[in-house]
Amino acid sequence: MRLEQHPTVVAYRHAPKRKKSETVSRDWIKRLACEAGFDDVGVLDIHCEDLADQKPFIVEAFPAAKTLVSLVFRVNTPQIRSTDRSLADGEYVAVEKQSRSMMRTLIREFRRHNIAGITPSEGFPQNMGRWPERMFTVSHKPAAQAAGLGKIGHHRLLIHPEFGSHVCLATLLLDTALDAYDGPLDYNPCINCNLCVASCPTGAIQENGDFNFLSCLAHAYRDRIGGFINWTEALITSTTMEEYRNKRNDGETLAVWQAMTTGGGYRCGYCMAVCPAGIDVIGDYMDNRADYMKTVVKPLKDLSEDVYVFKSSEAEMSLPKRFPNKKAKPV
Ligand code: B12
Ligand code: SF4
Ligand code: SF4
Repeated sequence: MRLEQHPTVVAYRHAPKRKKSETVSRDWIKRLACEAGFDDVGVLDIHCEDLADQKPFIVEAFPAAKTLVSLVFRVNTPQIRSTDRSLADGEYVAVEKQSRSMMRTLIREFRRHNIAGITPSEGFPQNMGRWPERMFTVSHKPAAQAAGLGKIGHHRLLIHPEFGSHVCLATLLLDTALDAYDGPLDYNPCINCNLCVASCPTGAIQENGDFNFLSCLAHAYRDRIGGFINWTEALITSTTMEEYRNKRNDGETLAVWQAMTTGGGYRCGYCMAVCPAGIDVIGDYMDNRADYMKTVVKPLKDLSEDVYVFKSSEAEMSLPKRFPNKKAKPV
């Protein structure tokens, strides 16, 4: 059969030609995103100056990218604050899953309008082959910041003006330009209360504004990317179960199993939990600070748990004094 006679080619020749719009409406995109379930949306031109450092990564992943749609999705605050940390862990997993599904709904809708897009991951999967260099496609925080959805606070999370730090982020890339774009917020919702500094068990968030991402990674992600290589090392270098158990107790082994099977394994996130910034969140802090400390901050600070810290680090030395109920586990 000649190509011109193939049913697919015949159908294509007879189908009405789909015209691609030069630009589409920002308001329409935002309405669709809110209808899909996101709590806030901002849009950015790929040439926006604030994206310059990550543009090569974005264009490499999706050469047709013209627009970034930055998406905010609220987390359930009481759950993030619970001392039953499996609840916070489950919340992060659920939010990522739901946001991915909502993004896919949007992509399906855009496709009906001849707009192509991609959904870079909220967290994982990442390009592991690039370890230890940057492995993520889009850095959602700077994108959301440039799109006016908040500012990065002292703890390095994005603080939304209304919902505060209690949000997760995602970004859609579209191959179509919009008729208008958003710009940054003109103030930072962070109120410089330093509760994130006081609650961070690893000392990753420092008073002077420095952030030690490796200290955070080693503890908060111990059962995931932060401790996985160490876990395989413990397996390989042990010749008996007893030897292995000297390196990892059964609870720690099961935590790795749980992270691998559920996709979770977030051990911390106290910086998000205690942050009182944001119009919807600040009331409890402003109305009765002592009660806020007692009900939100103290339970997490007092929680008895293992904290993974680098050997001989300042965090290891200061942990017993700062958090008497927590036990330093040097890594
Ligand atoms: C890498 C990463 C981390 C790293 C580094 C944190 C960081 N500050 O960047 C670690 C593992 C420590 C981490 C921890 C957490 N993260 Co995180 N993380 C990311 C990720 C994948 C990229 C962050 C980023 O863009 N950084 C770039 C710039 C803006 O950040 P920066 O602080 O100036 O620079 C740091 C990074 O560049 C990092 N870095 C540089 N090179 C490398 C290489 C490697 C291998 C790694 C791991 C990091 C790294 O070190 C720099 C110094 O801090 C995003 C998802 C995404 N694709 O955007 C989620 C994200 C930022 N994380 C998020 C969350 C919720 C968390 C945790 C609360 C998780 C938890 N449950 O424990 C903690 C909070 C820690 C904190 N206070 O920031 C949310 C933030 C939501 C918000 N409101 O802002 C995001 C956006 C995920 C999401 N989809 O919602 N995270
Ligand atoms: S806890 Fe306080 S200092 Fe830390 S980011 Fe939130 S508002 Fe800013
Ligand atoms: S997730 Fe925990 S260890 Fe990491 S910065 Fe926040 S409070 Fe500190």
